[in-house]
Amino acid sequence: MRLCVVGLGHVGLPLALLFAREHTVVGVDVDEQLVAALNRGELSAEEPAIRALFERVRADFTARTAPVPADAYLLATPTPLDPEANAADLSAVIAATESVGEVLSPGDLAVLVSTVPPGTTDELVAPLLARTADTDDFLLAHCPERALPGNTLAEMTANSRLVGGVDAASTAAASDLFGAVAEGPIHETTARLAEFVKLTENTYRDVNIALANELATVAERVGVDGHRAIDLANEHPRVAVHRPGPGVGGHCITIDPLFLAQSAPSTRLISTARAVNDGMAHHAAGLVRETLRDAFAASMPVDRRPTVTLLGVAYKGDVSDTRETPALPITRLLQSAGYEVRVYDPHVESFAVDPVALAEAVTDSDCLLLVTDHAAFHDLDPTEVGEAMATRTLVDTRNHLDADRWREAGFSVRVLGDGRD
Ligand code: SAJ
Repeated sequence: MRLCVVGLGHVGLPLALLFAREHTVVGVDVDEQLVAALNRGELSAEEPAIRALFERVRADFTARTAPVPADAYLLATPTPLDPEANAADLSAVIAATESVGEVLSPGDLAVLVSTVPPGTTDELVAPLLARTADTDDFLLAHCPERALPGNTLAEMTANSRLVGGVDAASTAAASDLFGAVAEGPIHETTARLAEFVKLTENTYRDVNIALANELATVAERVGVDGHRAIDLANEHPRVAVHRPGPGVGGHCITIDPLFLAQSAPSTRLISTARAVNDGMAHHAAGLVRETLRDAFAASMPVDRRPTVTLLGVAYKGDVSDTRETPALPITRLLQSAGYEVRVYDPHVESFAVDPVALAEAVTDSDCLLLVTDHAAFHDLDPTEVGEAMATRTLVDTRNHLDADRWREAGFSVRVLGDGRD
């Protein structure tokens, strides 16, 4: 079977490689440099498992800048948020659909993988495909991807899958197709329900994290350790509160809830959760301000611009992705409050403030602000880092470091969500 995967991003490329174990796959992307690099055998994916799979299936995978005739087409182009409309920007899905329509033959299967607002497959993709291909004789389904960045291939294979066709024959055909790569259960449903479920999952996570963030703010006010409180509450068999932090980043959880809300503008909880999570950047910057005010009041006045060193700018631990990272608004807030900002992130090469080596980042700095929970930060030596700094303060927005160890090294430590003195 020949398969054409349109959109070779964080989802499309690993999915194309998984299918290349079973079928001949043509990967399509508008990025000519990416296509040329893939055809030269170069792939810059961060996850070792994706690089290993690429080596394994190279003989059955080629990249192109436009679709070629195939038996089945997967559409995995990005769906960003249109900030003016506060709604999904479907232009790349439209372009992908039209490009597939131009080569589609009667009886072919098309599967929309991109995350979209409910109704998109039925109301936008189906008629557009029919118009471009000049036929109604095709199978069409939505099969959203739900793998966790950082563990993409394992989750793409093991997680349960939703396969929702525009009709029963489409559901059956898409279910057969994914059966070749899926080891988890396949749930057959409608396109509209599959769209809704995918958005529900990320909305659940965003709202739950917003609750954790509000609990953290209250815990700081009432003088308890919010992290311990959440651990203890989670001992209850029907409670599972997520973790507070500096805000929610990444390309999915920050956007997908708004694709649900756009369908019913009267809803309030979803947009409130977004606002709570976005507000955590202000909260983190406020903790830095308070910590430095206390530290400087206890010593001599400082007649220079205080320096804050961000530990981590990736949107979450152990990835290099900085899309929608809370580190960006935090950086801007600190800069506009007059601080010099430096960045240390062993995973990230470029950012609004370019990351530098650890020694350069901490020398004469006044505050460490941990934004990302990279595992490597556990290896930092508090004494060595403290000796290089001008003022020993640490604000940990993730409760990631061992606060006692840093206090023993002379640091004044604030942990977001911990209200104890
Ligand atoms: N975060 C918290 N507290 C938590 C958990 C996460 O503040 O308790 C923050 C993270 O630091 C990060 C953000 O939330 O900034 C999102 O991280 P994440 O690991 O929760 O999710 P993503 O965006 O990397 O991946 C999500 C996943 N969705 C769910 O777990 C429901 C993944 O399975 C989806 O495939 C992916 O979105 C997607 O593509 O939609």
